Amino acid sequence: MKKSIYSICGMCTVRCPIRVETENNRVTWIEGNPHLLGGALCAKGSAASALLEDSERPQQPLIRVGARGAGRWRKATWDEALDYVADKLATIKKEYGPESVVLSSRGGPWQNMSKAFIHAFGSPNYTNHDSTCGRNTHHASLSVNGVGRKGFAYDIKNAKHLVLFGRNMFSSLRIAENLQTLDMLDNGGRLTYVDVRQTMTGVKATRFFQVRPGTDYALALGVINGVIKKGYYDKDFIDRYVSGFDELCSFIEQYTPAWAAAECGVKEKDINGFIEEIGEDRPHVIFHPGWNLARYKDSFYASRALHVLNILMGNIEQKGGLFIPKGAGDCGVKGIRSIDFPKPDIKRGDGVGWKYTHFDKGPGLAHLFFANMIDQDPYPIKAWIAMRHDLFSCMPDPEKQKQALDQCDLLVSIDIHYSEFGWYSDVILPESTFLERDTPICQQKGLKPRLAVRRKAVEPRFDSKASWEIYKGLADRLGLTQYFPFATIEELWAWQLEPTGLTIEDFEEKGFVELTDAPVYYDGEKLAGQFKTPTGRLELVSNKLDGVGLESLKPYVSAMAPPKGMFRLICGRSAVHTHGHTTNNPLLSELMATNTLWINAHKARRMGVEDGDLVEVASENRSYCATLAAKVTTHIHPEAVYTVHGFGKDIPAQTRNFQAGVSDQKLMIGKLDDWDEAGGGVNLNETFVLVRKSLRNPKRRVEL
Ligand SMILES: Nc1nc2c(c(=O)[nH]1)N[C@H]1C(S)=C(S)[C@@H](COP(=O)(O)OP(=O)(O)OC[C@H]3O[C@@H](n4cnc5c(=O)[nH]c(N)nc54)[C@H](O)[C@@H]3O)O[C@H]1N2
Ligand SMILES: Nc1nc2c(c(=O)[nH]1)N[C@H]1C(S)=C(S)[C@@H](COP(=O)(O)OP(=O)(O)OC[C@H]3O[C@@H](n4cnc5c(=O)[nH]c(N)nc54)[C@H](O)[C@@H]3O)O[C@H]1N2
Ligand code: SF4
Ligand SMILES: [Mo]
Repeated sequence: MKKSIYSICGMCTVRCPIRVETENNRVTWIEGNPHLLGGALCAKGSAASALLEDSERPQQPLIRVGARGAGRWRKATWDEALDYVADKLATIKKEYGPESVVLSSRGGPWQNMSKAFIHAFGSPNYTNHDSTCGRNTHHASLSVNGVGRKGFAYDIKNAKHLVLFGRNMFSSLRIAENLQTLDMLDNGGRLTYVDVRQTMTGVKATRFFQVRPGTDYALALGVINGVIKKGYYDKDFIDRYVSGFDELCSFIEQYTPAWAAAECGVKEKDINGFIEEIGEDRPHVIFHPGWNLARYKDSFYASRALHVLNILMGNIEQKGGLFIPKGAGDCGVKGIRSIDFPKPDIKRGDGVGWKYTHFDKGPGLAHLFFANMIDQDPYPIKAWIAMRHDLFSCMPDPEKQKQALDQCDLLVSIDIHYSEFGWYSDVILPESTFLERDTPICQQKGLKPRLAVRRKAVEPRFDSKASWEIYKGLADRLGLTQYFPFATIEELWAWQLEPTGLTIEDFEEKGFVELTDAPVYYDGEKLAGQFKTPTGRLELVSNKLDGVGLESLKPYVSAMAPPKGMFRLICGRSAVHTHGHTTNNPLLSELMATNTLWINAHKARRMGVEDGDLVEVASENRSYCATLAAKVTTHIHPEAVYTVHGFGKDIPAQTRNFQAGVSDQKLMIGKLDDWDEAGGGVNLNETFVLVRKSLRNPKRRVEL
């Protein structure tokens, strides 16, 4: 029988809306939801059918029988595995208190259930991946705007100029954003791209700055200087809504475009040309802070500088600018209910909220649990449940992580694959893939907010379960049933929708329900009260930062040059892979089976390395080394080498990506403790590596 189902892609966490066709319980076609994406989908989304059929994923619950990481498992029924986990959790709770259990998950629209579970269990220690992703940007936004990085969205389609600092959007995809950017370019908009190497985004840009690694803050300061000197800012907006402008003006005095050009290794005339362009295009200019702004020790300040530039452009709630995402209340309708449980009033184990008071308490900072685990300070951590989170490919230095995790009595992986963490854990609870499961309904905020739901397209191939069933199964065993008061997903949907007057059938026509017909903008003249800072104004100087001894306007410190004979390690994405979890996908591994090491052509020549030669790349202390092919190119700064994240996996059950290429996080020795106390992010890009030509290169034949 043929079926057509609207759902939400799960091949990465962008969660694009999709339409899936099935025949006799097999997927025959996947496309972007035609009502929202005109059918567009990326290669990863299309490869979801290969994920479904992949037998190199866990097929039933597994309980470890050998040593951690030895790969010896006992197959278990769901009842056995859930009983096992629940019993262990109950014992740990009794002996060490509920706070000794950490649960990490991927955040996003369905995080409530993970949070509710761990909070109802009694622990405040919910965390996620973000300290290696967007935390610097998030905290930078919080300090200036009073809202985090999701507190603004971007009206790219209507912009005249989009400025991207290390936001390689045509490889690190979000389909809706990509389509909007292409529309903007078609409408004559400009795209400025800043990176240490040329990329898919750079080649589409109207202006490209190839900067020295770690100098974005300098470039942003130089641009702020030019914008202020030329008067290309919105004076009225600043008078009304902004504080700290005079301090900014005196601080910026020394950071001229000429200075920035020298620091970043770009031409002064190009910076001045860019300043003229944004002067013309404002307020329809967007400085997109992306996620990471790359991950350097001053990324928090670089990101703050981009938020400042947005403010100078006066682009908030302007067409083609930044807007505050709207929800049900803004459309005059009632929102959905979500499973929720208040956070227990206990100190977090990562120190966020009491030791580090300027950070968002929400998910805390995952990397800070490790040192505390070893020191048992403020209390022992005895269990870690990782739900859609691979600690070892997410955070640096897996060997160091293992030493800390060995203090735990229970490690649980709720995953669709064997993740590197899962392979080391005690129990694997296999979740059904996104094509095989339903999810709760979620609200997607925006100019036209909507409700959306992921629907099961086919029955599970293996003995797996949806996460709502897994949490419910654990909750029932731990005496927490009252907080998960539903037996089926239909009951949960009905409970969620009750205040809205909608039913699940309302989602069938398009896969979502829009809460408004027309985009909702706030009146740009009446924004007072919208900014959640302590003063209610956008704060260029923050008393909160001052209060914890951090400067708001931090003098620039030049990025460190690599030690002699070494390179700075830069990592990023490929358009055909999602982090570490698609590199074993039968189709995607064919498209890209391994990563390579980008190396600057002049440097390579001096090392006798030609394009395609094997090179060895080793961590600073030489404890980890991998051999892979060099991609020799002039399109990367000579101080850096670059590789795609997600390879160098060591899981024998996954044969397609086993030991293929290099693992960037295994090269990041000691980086678990190298993080930005202002922004909270791990300084992934402050890693230096050794590179040499491999002795394993085949001998070249002499051309006769
Ligand atoms: N295909 C695909 N798409 C994805 C993902 C995926 O795994 N695969 N993941 C999603 C996620 S979780 C995220 S966070 C986003 C990430 O989206 P992006 O942040 O756009 O992605 P990255 O590839 O990490 O981009 C980092 C870029 O920063 C550059 N860079 C390094 N150092 C510097 C520097 O000093 N200055 C500047 N200006 N640039 C520098 C790198 O060369 C690289 O091109 O992508 C999302 N989209
Ligand atoms: N060295 C280095 N470290 C990095 C980065 C880097 O570029 N270099 N990038 C950083 C960034 S931006 C991010 S966002 C993080 C990402 O770090 P993670 O969030 O840990 O990475 P992912 O690979 O996206 O997914 C984690 C796990 O989710 C599983 N999974 C996928 N789909 C499902 C599902 O439907 N259900 C369940 N239960 N599990 C699922 C995958 O199999 C995988 O094991 O890594 C960060 N760490
Ligand atoms: S970007 Fe690609 S993989 Fe990610 S959700 Fe969208 S279609 Fe799926
Ligand atoms: Mo990310």
